[in-house]
Amino acid sequence: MTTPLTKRAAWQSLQTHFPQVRELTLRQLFADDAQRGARLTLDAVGIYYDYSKHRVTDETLKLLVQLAEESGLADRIAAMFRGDKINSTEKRAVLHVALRAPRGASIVVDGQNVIPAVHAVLDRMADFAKRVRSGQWRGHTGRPIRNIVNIGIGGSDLGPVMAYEALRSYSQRELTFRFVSNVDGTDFAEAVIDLDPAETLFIVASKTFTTLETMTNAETARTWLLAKLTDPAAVARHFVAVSTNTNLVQKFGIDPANMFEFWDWVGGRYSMTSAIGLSTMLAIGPDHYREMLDGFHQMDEHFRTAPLNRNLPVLMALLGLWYTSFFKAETLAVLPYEQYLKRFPAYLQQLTMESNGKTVTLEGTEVDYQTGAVYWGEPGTNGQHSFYQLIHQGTKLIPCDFIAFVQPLHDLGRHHDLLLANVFAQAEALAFGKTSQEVASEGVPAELVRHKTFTGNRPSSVLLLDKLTPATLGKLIALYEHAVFTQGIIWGIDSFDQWGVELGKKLAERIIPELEAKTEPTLGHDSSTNTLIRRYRQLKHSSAGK
Ligand code: G6Q
Repeated sequence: MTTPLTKRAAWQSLQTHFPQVRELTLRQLFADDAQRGARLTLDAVGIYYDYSKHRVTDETLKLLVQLAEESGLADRIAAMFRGDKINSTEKRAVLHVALRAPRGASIVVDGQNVIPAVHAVLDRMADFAKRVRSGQWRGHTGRPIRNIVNIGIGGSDLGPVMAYEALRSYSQRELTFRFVSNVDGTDFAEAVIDLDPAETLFIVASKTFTTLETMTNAETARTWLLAKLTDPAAVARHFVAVSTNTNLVQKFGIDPANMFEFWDWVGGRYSMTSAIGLSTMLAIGPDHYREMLDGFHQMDEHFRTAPLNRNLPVLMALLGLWYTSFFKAETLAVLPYEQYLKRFPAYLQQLTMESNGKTVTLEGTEVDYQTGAVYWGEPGTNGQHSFYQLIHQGTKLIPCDFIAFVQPLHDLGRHHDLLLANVFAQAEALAFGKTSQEVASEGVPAELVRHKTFTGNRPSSVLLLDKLTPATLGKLIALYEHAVFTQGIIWGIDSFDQWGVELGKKLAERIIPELEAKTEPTLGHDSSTNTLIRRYRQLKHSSAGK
């Protein structure tokens, strides 16, 4: 049995140390150390990480690293890369790192090296992608495919959508990509509204091939396709599957030859480098896709081998944990100054919150400290004109991750310098603020001085990368994946299960027949749910008659 987190020596030292640091200001910390802005940085794997504007001292960082050591992080990293079943509540290995390991690598799960199978699937995906992209793969009527619709949800959707948006400038523009996830019929209807079934390929992406939303959308897609193409044999030319469940794929009518496999040791939200990335590969092509995998792999290797105090994901994790567990900050904002990363915060929400939104430790005891923060964000500079006000002058402490790239993907006049000036300015304003004296000295009327004062001392990281490419995207995602892992290890929780999504699903299964019943069903829920169901049925039937 490991020592409970709050009993570890480093945790206790951090607790004693915290009240002193809470009183320090970033202004003072920078004034005391002229080198701070250059010193508290890490340049690794092509990411320049400036963490100087955090409310930490050298002692804080030392204690946080000590906490990671006392939590057995190094052993747990080795265990993950070795293929141990570290997802203990589901008794599974956690091997997304195997998905981007080079051909010659070896990772053994249940006595078998999984790397050859990983590359066999990648090769099949590449072959298929080439055929579709070149127009060689034809639809049922002989027309080439022009539209690709990925049907999936959660981990089978968020990665593909985010990667498509992020790497759009590397994509084959003649192909149209759509992503359908919601069981709300609007999602499907709008996605296909202007598409011709004869030129449309559906990817049904589902690890289990049982997910309500995905299977409902897949059935609707088949009906939509056959309404125009009529011949059931058309399904084979217009549907492919990405799944671990060959039986159900076959039952749906998809030829197993058109199924791209992955494995139970790939968690949904860690699956974008498995065959779930098929839509990404179709968009950017196999070469760019492999560059993306290589970016992931470089970060994996950095995480696996770098000392903990010079390890990007570890530092990012420790700083996040410092705010969550000590300052009791509730949220963390991710602010990419890159329009192509507009879906990155949404992707991270699942990665971080489904992984570390837990209250029970691996030993089955209730935690007595705060775990996973609420992640959210929007691209800059848009957010500056909306919610940044609260980050600057609100009552809440919201650490921020600013993400920026040196090279623009569209070099238009002054745009990029203006964009970057804004990232640097925001981080500066948050950290150092503006005192009442400074405001008053500008001749601001006395009654407005308090309103125009910025307390500052609001922490942020700046991540500066060269250019958004498939490889840098891979590095960035793997950075967050491993930061989530690191926090999960220290908090002693299972970052790879998601039991919290089960209850709602089960209750919906019970309610579905109650909504669909022809005659008034006997309801046994609470009085609120019963009334809502009755009201919905009543209004649905009365509006159906209109
Ligand atoms: C992710 C979760 C979840 C999952 C979806 C889709 O870690 O497990 O978001 O990805 O529920 O599941 P299927 O791929 O099985 O349809």
